[in-house]
Amino acid sequence: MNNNDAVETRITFCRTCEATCGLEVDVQGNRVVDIRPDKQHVVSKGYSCVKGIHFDKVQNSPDRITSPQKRVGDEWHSISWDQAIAEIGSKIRHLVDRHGADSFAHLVGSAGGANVLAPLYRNALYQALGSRRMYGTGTCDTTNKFRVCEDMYGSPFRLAYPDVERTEFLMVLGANPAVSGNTLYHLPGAVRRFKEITKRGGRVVFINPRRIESAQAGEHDFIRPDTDLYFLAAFCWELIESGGVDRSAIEQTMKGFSVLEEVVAAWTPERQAEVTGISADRLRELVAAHKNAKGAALYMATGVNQGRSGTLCFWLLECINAISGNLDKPGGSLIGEGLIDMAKQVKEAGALTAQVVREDGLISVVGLQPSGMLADDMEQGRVRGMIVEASNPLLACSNPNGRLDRAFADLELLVCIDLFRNEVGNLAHYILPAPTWLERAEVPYALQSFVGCTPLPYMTYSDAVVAEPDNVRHEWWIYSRLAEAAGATMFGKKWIAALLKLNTRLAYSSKSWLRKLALTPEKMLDGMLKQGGLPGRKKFLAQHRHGLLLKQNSGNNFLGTDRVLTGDGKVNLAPPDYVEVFKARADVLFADEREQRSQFKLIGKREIKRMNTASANVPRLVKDETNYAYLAPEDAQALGVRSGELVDVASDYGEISIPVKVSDEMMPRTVAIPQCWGHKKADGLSHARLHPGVNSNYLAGDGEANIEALSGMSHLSGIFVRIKKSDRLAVAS
Ligand SMILES: Nc1nc2c(c(=O)[nH]1)N[C@H]1C(S)=C(S)[C@@H](COP(=O)(O)OP(=O)(O)OC[C@H]3O[C@@H](n4cnc5c(=O)[nH]c(N)nc54)[C@H](O)[C@@H]3O)O[C@H]1N2
Ligand SMILES: Nc1nc2c(c(=O)[nH]1)N[C@H]1C(S)=C(S)[C@@H](COP(=O)(O)OP(=O)(O)OC[C@H]3O[C@@H](n4cnc5c(=O)[nH]c(N)nc54)[C@H](O)[C@@H]3O)O[C@H]1N2
Ligand code: SF4
Ligand SMILES: [Mo]
Repeated sequence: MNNNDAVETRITFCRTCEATCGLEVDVQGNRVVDIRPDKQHVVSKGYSCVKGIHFDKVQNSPDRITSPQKRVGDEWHSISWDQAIAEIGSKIRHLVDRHGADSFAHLVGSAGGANVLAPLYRNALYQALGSRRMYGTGTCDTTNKFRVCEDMYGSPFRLAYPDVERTEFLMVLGANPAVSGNTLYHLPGAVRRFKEITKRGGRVVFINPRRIESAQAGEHDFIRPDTDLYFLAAFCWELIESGGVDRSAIEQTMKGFSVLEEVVAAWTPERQAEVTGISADRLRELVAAHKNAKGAALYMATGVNQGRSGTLCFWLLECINAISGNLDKPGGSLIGEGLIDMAKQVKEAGALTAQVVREDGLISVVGLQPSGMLADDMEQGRVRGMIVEASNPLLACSNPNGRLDRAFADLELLVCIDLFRNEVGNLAHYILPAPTWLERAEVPYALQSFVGCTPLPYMTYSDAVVAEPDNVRHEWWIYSRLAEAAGATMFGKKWIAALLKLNTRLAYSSKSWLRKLALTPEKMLDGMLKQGGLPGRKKFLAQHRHGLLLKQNSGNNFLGTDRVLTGDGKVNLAPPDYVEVFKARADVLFADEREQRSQFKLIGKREIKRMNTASANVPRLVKDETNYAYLAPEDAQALGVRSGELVDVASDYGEISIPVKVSDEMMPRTVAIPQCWGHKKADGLSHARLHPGVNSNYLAGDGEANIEALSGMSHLSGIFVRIKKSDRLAVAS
């Protein structure tokens, strides 16, 4: 950057979380100098959070890796791309030939979800190698939902969302949109939108073990963690009992109702009250309000997904939406239409169906094996090499007392594709530097753009705001080159592989006229926009740089149409596997809950300034010296601890010591610990390592016993723990 360079403002959108808020970015030379919310963005309208407007600190961080790195002993060396690709490619080939394709695995993290084009190339590489060993932190957040949508609606990508624009009753379980920006539901500035519901006389109810930030927009009820199954079963029972079902919709467009009725039969409001903490009267009152509302919707997210019954919970929740006549109805729960019909296309290709490809019979959902099996798979030699893209599993995944750290350290080949050398990167043999989203041309998340789970459908497109550093390469390029070096034919055709090879050379040619010939992301996205019936890239940018509102979804476009992809066109209210698991487990877990009523349960807590593990290195965002264990005042008193004092928290899997914050937001016998802290081995993150905090996932169990069998989800919320005042002294960091 030259200080005399003019500052130019470019319009883009944030890809840190799924809210994808519009942003204005000031650029001087090729350097980002300021980021502000885009007031003219057609949906976010000037809303953004601190993570978005401070992303320039990530972008310009002196810790960013800007050339391929190779570890020799404890030392890191910059190497050329040619060397990195050749060495990694031959090691992959060696592993695959010696131990079989599945010994070479992949793990993708949440930032990989924003990258619209990388999955095409990532999947093509692994398919070409013949490896099905792909994991993702999707099994920490949402594979239960994908599984249910596949079984009830015929595709994992038929995702229903609440119609906030029209609803009169919205109930939100296990989500905190004010902080998280939502997941699988695009709703920037969620609190403002919820407040509009109450302003027009509707109700918004949050069911949560913590009185969350979002609750300012409505009512809040405490629920004992991981008991939502009983609350939802009783809600369903009461709805049926009180005549709240739409019999004609059920008869014409759904199947399995009588089985569902039988499943929830024993679950009365009184019975659920024994474990949930929500009284029978309150549940009845909520059902009555739901019934009387012109449009009503239930929504749930990670807090429930990460429990022991995430799939069963989402199944019952979707059944409530459906049988009450609210599915596909204005003000209810809608199934969106994306720019292209991704659900149909994926279905026709026979891809991403839930299936068992593992020796142990555990399921893969949307192509992801359970991340809770990572340590087992590595320790038992099923996995010997891995690429980790945009993830930090040592902090993010179940890591009982650091088991995962040891397993990753023993891999024969570990390659990380990242912006930084994070904790898992520290253990890698190679780190390949990737561009940030400011350096990528993109449309918003595939699920938002192509599945349409958003109440205000719109499209936007951004060119790369700045060019990536000279020695940084896009994921599509890395996967294409690795395939070539490992002798794997991407997309199964030699001529396509030859074109891809040519394309990787053209894209980074020193001659500008050759670069112009490359099939770049810009050109691919241009094609996608046109395929969706929109103007191509150049015209789109000229006319709609703040986004383009698309046709509103007002329902009545799903049930009874060919968009239901179940084969017979009916919504399946009783997938047999779910019924079986419910019958086998609901009573057992209920008895367990009753027995352990006085035990503490651990939940997570997202913080507005931190995106998972990834914002910890931004000094402007992280000034707190540590994370805390949040406890209700009466619990703190009983334990004899005050804010700032240390407690020891132990589960059946691990133990940590952490300072307390007493908070009347907490439900008694519940402890909330912000996850994704514990940066103590972050040599490559100069700020995060000064404020490491404590890794709460040392308390989470892994392996088959801690995986939800229907979806492969890890059990990360509602973990039974024991707490005592610590003998250790709090060390100021
Ligand atoms: N106890 C508990 N544990 C949890 C959760 C919880 O609620 N409770 N939540 C879980 C959930 S939902 C998730 S998704 C995981 C999150 O954990 P992960 O999915 O592992 O993701 P992050 O920590 O967001 O990101 C990890 C890395 O991505 C890199 N990165 C960022 N942007 C890019 C990019 O554009 N390209 C590349 N190549 N790299 C990039 C960052 O530098 C960072 O090193 O944690 C899970 N863990
Ligand atoms: N600021 C910020 N934003 C983020 C992230 C981040 O780390 N920081 N992460 C991003 C990612 S990867 C994801 S997947 C999304 C997740 O988005 P959300 O699903 O909205 O995630 P959380 O904010 O953790 O909300 C989960 C809520 O569930 C509650 N909870 C815990 N256990 C239970 C339970 O058993 N029952 C009920 N009813 N509630 C329970 C918790 O108190 C918490 O309020 O957020 C994304 N956005
Ligand atoms: S809410 Fe999400 S998308 Fe919006 S600015 Fe914050 S991190 Fe970015
Ligand atoms: Mo996530």
